[in-house]
Amino acid sequence: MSMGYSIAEGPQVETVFNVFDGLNSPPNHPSRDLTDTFYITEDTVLRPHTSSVQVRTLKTKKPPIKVISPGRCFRCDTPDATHSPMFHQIEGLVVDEGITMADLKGTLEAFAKRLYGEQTKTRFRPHHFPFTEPSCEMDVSCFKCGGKGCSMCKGEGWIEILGGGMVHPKVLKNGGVDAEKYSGFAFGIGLERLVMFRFGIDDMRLLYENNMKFLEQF
Ligand code: 2NL
Repeated sequence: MSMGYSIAEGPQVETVFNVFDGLNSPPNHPSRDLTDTFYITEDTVLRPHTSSVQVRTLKTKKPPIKVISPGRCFRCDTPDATHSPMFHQIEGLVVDEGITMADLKGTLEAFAKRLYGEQTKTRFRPHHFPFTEPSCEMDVSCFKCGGKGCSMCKGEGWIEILGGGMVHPKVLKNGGVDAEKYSGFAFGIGLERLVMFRFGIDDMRLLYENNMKFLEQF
């Protein structure tokens, strides 16, 4: 909010258009399978991410757009130390004239430094998402060892914390935005993963069990 974003919310039961088609997800993409996504009917699902809120924003708001969409998401996963069928995502979307990858990098670097401290370094690696082009993942220098390599970062010195990229022109068009005039960036962060790193929690299930001995530590 201190960077000028407003908060957008949307329903947890979503249309297949808002979670897949509107985001340029190909018709045969594995995330569409009944084994990956919880279907309510043929064309409604429990949202597997909060990008659907951003699709709604594109359809209803005119640029400049600057929104964060936090919320509960669902995927068919068996619970273990790093997976939960119910989890939370925080997404960001910025659309305006002249937005570039430099805006994305500057924004995410500022976010990483605020969350993990000024000494934090960031590293961007190329990646692929159907809804952004180009796409990237961001690593932060390990906050436990400072980048030397330890058990937390598995000897890497870096920890992956989010994915993002420049909004695909097709996604802008699907949302009724003029892709010749406007460009934008978007990013998505898994909240549980971020919190587990921030507080050194090694099992995601602890976050949901309401054990007082666990909760009272924070
Ligand atoms: C991840 C990656 C991402 C987005 C989310 C997005 C939304 C719209 C258009 C384009 Cl409306 N992109 N969201 C983009 C890139 C990555 O999430 O790993 N999340 C946990």
